[in-house]
Amino acid sequence: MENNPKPYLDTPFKQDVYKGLSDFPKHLSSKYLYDANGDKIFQAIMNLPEYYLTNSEFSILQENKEEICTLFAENTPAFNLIELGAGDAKKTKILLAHLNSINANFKYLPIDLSENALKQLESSLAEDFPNIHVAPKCGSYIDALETVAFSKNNKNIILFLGSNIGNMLISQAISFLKKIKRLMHKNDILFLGCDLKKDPQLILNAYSDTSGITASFNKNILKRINTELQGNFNVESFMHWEAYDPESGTAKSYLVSQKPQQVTIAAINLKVHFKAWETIHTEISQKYDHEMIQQLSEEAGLKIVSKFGDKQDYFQNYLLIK
Ligand code: AVJ
Repeated sequence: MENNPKPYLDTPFKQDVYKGLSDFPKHLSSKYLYDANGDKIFQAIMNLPEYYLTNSEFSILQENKEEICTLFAENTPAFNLIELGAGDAKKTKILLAHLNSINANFKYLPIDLSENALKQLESSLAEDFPNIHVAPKCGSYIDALETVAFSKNNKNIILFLGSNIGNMLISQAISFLKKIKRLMHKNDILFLGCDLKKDPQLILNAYSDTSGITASFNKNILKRINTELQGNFNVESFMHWEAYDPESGTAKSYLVSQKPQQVTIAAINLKVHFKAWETIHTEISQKYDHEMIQQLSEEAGLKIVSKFGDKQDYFQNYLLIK
């Protein structure tokens, strides 16, 4: 091993912040938006009138729960229901309730980056579904998936809902799906939620709501750097900016420095200079159409077995196998 020239970069968060803010153009990973405060703001986003995604997927699951749960539970005595980025599992609870009502034999394994979100989820599940066996796992998707016992005897169902896959570039999504495919056994299922291309104005509004909640979500990453890495970002001097490209289907979030300024981040020994109107790219929210999803799954070596959409054609859930 080479000597680490910067021994103070001793966590992935520190390394990523150092790298992203030293780069040009500057960027920070959206996975760092979710601390306890970010989790709370994201829950508020899911209740925004502009953020159609949650309601669309909610209605898809509500209207198709019988068929979906039958597909999950068929041809196996028992199954593992593994969820990537479970959050508060608001939508998953529709499926959990239905699986319960048909006496399905399964274990629920929620995976999330946020320890805080998992703790809250565990106690809310204990209250709502005391008989369901829950085994939460904290970590990033693939790391956690690899440590979750993928049963060979029983089916494994992997839930990846809420357009969480949209946080990846298409090329990243393909290699991610390939990794999942490698972990899947013959009978296993990937149940994927994708946000669809639609009126660009609706998409733009979903990520730049009038009440400013999405802006505070985005700025939370700067607050987090301030508290966790002894930074001195003046959060008010950055504005949230959203751009949606209807051709590629990529929505991008930025924080824009409204004036020239210097920021010090003591824990990582970094001074960052911002020119007026310089950007930090913080998140992508990729939108798909049916052909793009078809292509994505083909390239990953997965087959679409069923799909479920809403009346407005805003969102689509896909059932994939190896
Ligand atoms: C949790 C990744 C699905 O991109 O729609 C919502 C996150 N960011 N508003 C999304 C988010 C700003 C969200 N995902």
